[in-house]
Amino acid sequence: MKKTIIKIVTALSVIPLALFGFISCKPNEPTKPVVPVNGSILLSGFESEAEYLTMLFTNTIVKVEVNENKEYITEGTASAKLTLYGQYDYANKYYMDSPFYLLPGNDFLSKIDFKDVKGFSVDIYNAFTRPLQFMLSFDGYTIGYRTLEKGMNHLTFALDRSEAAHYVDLEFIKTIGFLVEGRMTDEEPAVLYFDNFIAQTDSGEYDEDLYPEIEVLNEFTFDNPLETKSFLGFGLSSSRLLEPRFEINSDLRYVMTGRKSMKITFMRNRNDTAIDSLGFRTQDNVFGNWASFSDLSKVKLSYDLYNDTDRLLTVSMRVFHSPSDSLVYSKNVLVAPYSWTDPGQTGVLLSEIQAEFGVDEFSAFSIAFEVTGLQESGSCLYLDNLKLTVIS
Ligand SMILES: [Ca+2]
Repeated sequence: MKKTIIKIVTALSVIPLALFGFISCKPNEPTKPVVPVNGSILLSGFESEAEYLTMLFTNTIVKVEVNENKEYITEGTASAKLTLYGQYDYANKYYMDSPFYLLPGNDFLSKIDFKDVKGFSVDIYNAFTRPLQFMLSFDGYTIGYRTLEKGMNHLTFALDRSEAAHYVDLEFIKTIGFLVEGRMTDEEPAVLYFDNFIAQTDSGEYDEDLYPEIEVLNEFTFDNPLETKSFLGFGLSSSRLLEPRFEINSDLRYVMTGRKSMKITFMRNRNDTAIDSLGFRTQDNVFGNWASFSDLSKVKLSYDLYNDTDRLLTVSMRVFHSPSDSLVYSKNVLVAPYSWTDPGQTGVLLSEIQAEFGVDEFSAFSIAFEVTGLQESGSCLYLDNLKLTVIS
């Protein structure tokens, strides 16, 4: 049996993936069938190191290996052996849950339109000493929870598309998330084998009426470099030269939507006592006229932010009402080290903003983000997918 260690990704690592060499390589040809077989599309056969490199393991500590022991294979000639170390919680009482992600739109997983998908199945062999809790999601939407019993688990998940379409763009799925319960500190790392991840389709026979119309009103996806010019520093600064800097990022580890995101770099102030201006904001009037919306309960403001530091950060999103330049809303979220914000926490309906502050007329706005917890000069965040969407 050939076991091939491909990499250990640590939560603290900012080393480019290219530095994690392979000890040996299997053939690199993508193996995905594009045409559904009996309505089934193989999303991942977990066959090779090259395929694993299209996945995202950076939010946990895990060893990923190609397994060729037939006992743990249900499709093709290999499965993925994951040894999940996890990362400590902040009090070092236990290890945190271990996530990893498939990123549709690559050579191995080309399917990004999931409107024809009515369910999923995946085989997971649990070689740990006890059952583990597991969750499948895409773009932050929970598809389902399951218990991984010891031994082989053939899991199936039904997808409620009419519900999911309220939260995700089914025509453009960006991430598929696998989340495994973390171990206790006195337990060995959990070993799991993943294989045969399949989407069940209805071959295009879906009802268009099932899907709410989702219209994107304003968005910053940063596929256009000029979008960085719409952002400014926020908060006191000791020098214009030390205000946050904005640049386009194309490293896909820090991209949630499309191919680009915006990197924000913070500096120490001139007294070297703290980080200079602690936030960033959109320029005035670039985020649309909210007064034109007839139903604010159907308009959602949301964003994704990656914390590329080793510290737990608090990010406060603030909405300003331009005529009076007054703050009308703020919402705090915690962002774990080297992690994305939880999509379930960053979204807010405009009706919630209106209810909290009783603003009747929205006319022009700035969205600001203040960050608490930054320490080092050169600390970076990545912003993606700041947008307003209408859900009908
Ligand atoms: Ca396989």
